Amino acid sequence: MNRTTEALVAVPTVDVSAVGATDTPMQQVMRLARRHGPVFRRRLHGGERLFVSSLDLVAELCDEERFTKHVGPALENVREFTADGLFTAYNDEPNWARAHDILMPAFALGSMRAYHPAMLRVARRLTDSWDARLAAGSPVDVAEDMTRMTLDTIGLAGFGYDFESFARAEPHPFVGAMVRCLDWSMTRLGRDPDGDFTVQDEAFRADADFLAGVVDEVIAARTASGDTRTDDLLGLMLGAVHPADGTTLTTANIRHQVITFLIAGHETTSGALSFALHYLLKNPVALRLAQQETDELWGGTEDPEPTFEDVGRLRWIRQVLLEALRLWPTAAAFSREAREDTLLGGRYPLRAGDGVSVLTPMLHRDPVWGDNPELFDPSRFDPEAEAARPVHAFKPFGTGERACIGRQFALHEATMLLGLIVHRYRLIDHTGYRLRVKETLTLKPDGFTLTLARRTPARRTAPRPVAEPVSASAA
Ligand code: FDE
Repeated sequence: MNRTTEALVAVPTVDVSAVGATDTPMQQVMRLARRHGPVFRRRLHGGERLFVSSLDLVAELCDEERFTKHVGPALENVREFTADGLFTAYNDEPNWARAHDILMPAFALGSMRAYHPAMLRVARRLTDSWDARLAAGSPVDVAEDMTRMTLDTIGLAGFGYDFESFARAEPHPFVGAMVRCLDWSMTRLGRDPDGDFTVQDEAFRADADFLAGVVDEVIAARTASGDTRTDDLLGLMLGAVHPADGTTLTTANIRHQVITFLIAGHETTSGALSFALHYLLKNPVALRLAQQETDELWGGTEDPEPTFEDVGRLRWIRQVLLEALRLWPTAAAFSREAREDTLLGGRYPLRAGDGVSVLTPMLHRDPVWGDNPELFDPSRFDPEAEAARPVHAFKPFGTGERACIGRQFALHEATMLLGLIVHRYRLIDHTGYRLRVKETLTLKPDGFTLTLARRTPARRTAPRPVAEPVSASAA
């Protein structure tokens, strides 16, 4: 059979312009993928986009020789407030490579060691706040507190700046402005071309200006302190020269990088932690194993002092996080483009530069994940299971050169916090919560609250020597 001639007919095209605006566009495309299969073209107000979610085709798109990152329409909108910051820079913008090379050392394993104390300090703020809730008998809003925790963490660890989110009744205004900016970027995609959006655009501009103002404050605080350290993100941005050509980042670019890191560094991690806690709540066996793992490390200690190495030993908890990111990758799509005209899968013609969206949540439900992809099962990330699976089956951090630079940062922070939480509390599902996923470009469980009870040392299993079975490999 001549495979190229069947090419165009093989791609179903779905016109969703008629469906109207949705506040859950990702879940809408997930439904389309379930209906039309792993390759389809979606038409929205005259624009067209190819969506791909099968392992074989995604693996091809991850081939860096043939494909590269595409800054698609959603990121084009985000560029309105992050410009050529790392996440939204075009591949060939000089500031991408410059900032990437300068900032890479801040994300090497050794740097995680330097961030560990700040991460622990902020994790404590969360458990202190949850202790107070518990004493008052009131529920905790999981996503909101996770967001407090992750914002304070990236602020302190990356920039030496304290957002003091737990001292505020309402989240720091940075969060509201950021969420509205992301939401604007998302809903702008589905706009009716005939509509008038002046009001929305003006509100967006005000929020974007507010974000820039906060960032200027973060930078000014450091400059005023006379602190010239270069062992955190801000220090590198302000002080480091490019290892090869000796250039530095410009003031305008530093602003965009700081906004980028404050956003990328907390929004997705907060969602991942919230989903993980949701799944632990609903899966008592996984929770039991998680508690056992922390008990083996910290025994009956009321207030454990996790070391950097301890976090590497929380293997099951890390698997819980990865499995939560499989089901709900909080940065739910990424885009690729062909470097040259090509056929994807030998049959779908692509022109150089045309964007293709990888639908990560559906890739993560590909048949390679077995018969029950909806089932939450952290043992999918047992080392043997991982070794047996094709590498491109799991892409919550994107791929290639433009993959997530903050991956280890996010996993270290999140694993430690989740460990401290399951060690300390029983989780009580006081509302019989049923998962609803909220979308503001990233994903979060909507309206998820818990009540808590303290675990008591008597419930805990005796500490075991830590060498086995939790021997630490690279964190
Ligand atoms: C990146 C990223 C990505 C890719 C995108 C594309 O491709 O377009 C993804 C998918 C991601 N990321 C995801 C995620 C998840 C989580 C949890 C995270 N993430 C986290 C984090 C943290 C931090 C700090 C970060 N993160 C950051 C970042 C950056 C900067 C970027 C860009 C890179 C380049 O160079 O491009 C990213 N991240 Fe992420």
